[in-house]
Amino acid sequence: GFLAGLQAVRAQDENAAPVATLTATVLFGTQTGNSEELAERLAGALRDAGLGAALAPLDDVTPESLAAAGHVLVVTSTYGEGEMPDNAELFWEALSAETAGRLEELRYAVLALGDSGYEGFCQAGRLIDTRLEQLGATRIIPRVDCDVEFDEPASAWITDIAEHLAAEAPAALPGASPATVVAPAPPAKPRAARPKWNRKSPYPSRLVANRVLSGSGSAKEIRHFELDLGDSGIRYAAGDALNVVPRNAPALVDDLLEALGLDGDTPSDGAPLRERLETHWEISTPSKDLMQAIAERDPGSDLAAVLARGERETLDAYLWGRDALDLLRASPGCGFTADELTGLLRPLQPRAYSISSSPLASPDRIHLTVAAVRHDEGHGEAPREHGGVCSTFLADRADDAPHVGIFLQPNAAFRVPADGDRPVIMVGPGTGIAPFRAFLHERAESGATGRNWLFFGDQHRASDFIYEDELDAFTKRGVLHRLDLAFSRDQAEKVYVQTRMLAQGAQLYAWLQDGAHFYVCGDATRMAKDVDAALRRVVEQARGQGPEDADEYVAQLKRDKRYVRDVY
Ligand code: 2AM
Repeated sequence: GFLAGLQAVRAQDENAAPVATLTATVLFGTQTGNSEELAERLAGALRDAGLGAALAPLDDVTPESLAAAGHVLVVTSTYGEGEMPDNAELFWEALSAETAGRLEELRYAVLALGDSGYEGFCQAGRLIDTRLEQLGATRIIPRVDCDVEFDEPASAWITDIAEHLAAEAPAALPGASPATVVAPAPPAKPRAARPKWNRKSPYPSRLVANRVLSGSGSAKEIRHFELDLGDSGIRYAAGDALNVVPRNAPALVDDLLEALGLDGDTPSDGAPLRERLETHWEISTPSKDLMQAIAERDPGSDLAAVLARGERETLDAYLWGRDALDLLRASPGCGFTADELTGLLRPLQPRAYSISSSPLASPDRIHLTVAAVRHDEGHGEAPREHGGVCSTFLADRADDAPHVGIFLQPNAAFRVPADGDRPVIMVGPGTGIAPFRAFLHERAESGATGRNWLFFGDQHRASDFIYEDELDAFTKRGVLHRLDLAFSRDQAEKVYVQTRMLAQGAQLYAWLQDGAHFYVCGDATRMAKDVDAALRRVVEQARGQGPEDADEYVAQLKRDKRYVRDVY
């Protein structure tokens, strides 16, 4: 496995001249690819410093193998509310076990990625950092916790750790001239080119299709969007996600200015405040800093009372259906100046959506399948529409925008099987169908002969069966072999995708035994957890060897990269 690979890297380094005097193992835990990209950059920086670097996902190593690794550098994101990313789960299970062995010889450092808007900020990195210390390993430099704007702190940490390791590496081998020792080792694999279009410089695309998929009477407004790739040179793969740079609604900006009595023409960072609020700052979801500042200036407010209780659930309940404007209107007279306001806001972030097209069927346009989030809320005043920043931007304003900034977010783990003969099982209710529409097009166009099974569902068949005609056509063409539908509110009893999985357990297990890959996309907090539990039940019932045996079977699916998820 990995350790053999690691040894191979070392052997290669030892035989090669010049010699890398220290080889660090760079491990990443990633959900969306950011940590992996940083890990690659880190490995590159180490090699540039004349050191060796071996790169792998956390799940490819066991804690025991770490003891032999000498120097380990971990780059990990956190997923959901403080959970390990999917490709770090097995590693964490083993590392956190009471039986985990001591790691006295190990030297390590951790770079953590997270989003301070969530509970459990950088929790995965914190846990690994603390646990390694508990097991006796020595921390080389302090952990750095990066927020969504991770580029600068991450780069600084990479420079820092590369300098520390370079200083630690034996100064010279006997008989070798210093010049030889510090010469860079040959990279183990070519470094991935930095994508041309990225967060700092998104491609100015145009929205060329925008239609509602859900029917009248639906509780949701699910839309199909197409973005033109023009001369961008963007090459995507089925399973990738696309980042879209949103703009805030001008009407919301005006309301905010009015609530604070601010003039939109006030200069702010070289542009009128109005424009900066539209394009640069997160003005819907209130930041922690903003809430704190409002509570300080208006200690008698409901918000101040809720914050004083210090309970996450109470705060969440209070914030439900309230945006920053509601909080400011409830505390008139906060009197923030333009500078004070922008100092309290977080930068507006691009939103990532799973791509619903395949480049084989649609090379020049990326399709997205997105629910436009909107609801009217009054809080004692006239109801005002509250909505998702980017989904309503795409639905309402992007058609007229001169351009829509986009950049790719590759998801190398979420791919159709390389072997087209493999069967595929896909679980994607609601907009979770997006990557599976891409997979079906991909498998159809590439002539893959493996069977395809889709579990789809939503509230009502009449209004929510999106892409029904396409799925019918796939069935008729012999591309879609099984379609199991779960419309939860068309009968008295709730029926969910996992209900259908359990009903088809024997078949599902037979597909897995035939080598099927199992994919899940959609809601992480409830659906993906329940689907995971259902998968374990199915395996347990089919094998009849108890829950531990089923857990091990599922763990092996994960190790084999045959159980992968794109959940949010
Ligand atoms: P419900 O809203 O009727 O409960 C897409 O949102 C679909 O996912 C809906 O049909 C919704 O059903 C369903 N859903 C809600 N909770 C779920 C869960 N825990 N597991 C799977 N599906 C769920």
